[in-house]
Amino acid sequence: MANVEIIGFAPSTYVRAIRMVCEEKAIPYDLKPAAPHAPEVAAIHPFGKIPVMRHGDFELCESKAIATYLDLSFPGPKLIPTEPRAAALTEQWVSLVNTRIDPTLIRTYLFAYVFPKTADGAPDRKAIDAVLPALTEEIALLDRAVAKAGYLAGDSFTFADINLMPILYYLQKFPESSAAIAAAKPLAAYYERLAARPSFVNTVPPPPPSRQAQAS
Ligand SMILES: N[C@@H](CCC(=O)N[C@@H](CS)C(=O)NCC(=O)O)C(=O)O
Repeated sequence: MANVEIIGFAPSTYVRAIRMVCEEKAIPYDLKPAAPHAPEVAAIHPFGKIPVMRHGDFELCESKAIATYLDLSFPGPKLIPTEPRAAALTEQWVSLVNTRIDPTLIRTYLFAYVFPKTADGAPDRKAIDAVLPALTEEIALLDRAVAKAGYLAGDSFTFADINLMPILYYLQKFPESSAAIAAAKPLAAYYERLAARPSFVNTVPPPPPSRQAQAS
């Protein structure tokens, strides 16, 4: 069968998570760069979100569904446990991160730096300051979670960790979030340890285009 196609662009945290699944399980895949709402994305995702996936004649959207399909279809390490409690904890942490932590830390905090809605394109200080209490609370929550056994869902590496790592990668790059992670010792150690995995190293996104390049 043809290689798995991951459709979406590399800077997306959700696209990276699916690429990490492929890397962890040594699944041959082709990354087909596409922006949200591009025709090839909108043909598969009803709301135009990335990533979407094609494998032969099978098309799928939503990162957790794609991860489940890949984990069940290919050999290699299990990334979504089958033991009921570990499976449920993995699901729980993917849900907590995708429904609350990603909206706070990526869509609100990070986007206020990289896609500010300010007139001059400067970071949106008001939005950043407003989200800092939630940022602090959520970093503390993640810190307590990984302090227990070194992973988000129990004592082994799962898709819950894969789903979080691309978010932490971006948070290391901005002042308030990197300071909060540095002060959260178990979370900082968790990030360092997991960031050394080849699946993470091999999927580092390219730096965003500079403002000058964007303008030209
Ligand atoms: N629930 C989706 C979320 C994916 C998502 O939000 N992707 C972002 C890029 S990181 C996107 O496509 N945003 C465009 C939009 O929401 O319109 C999943 O898990 O795949």
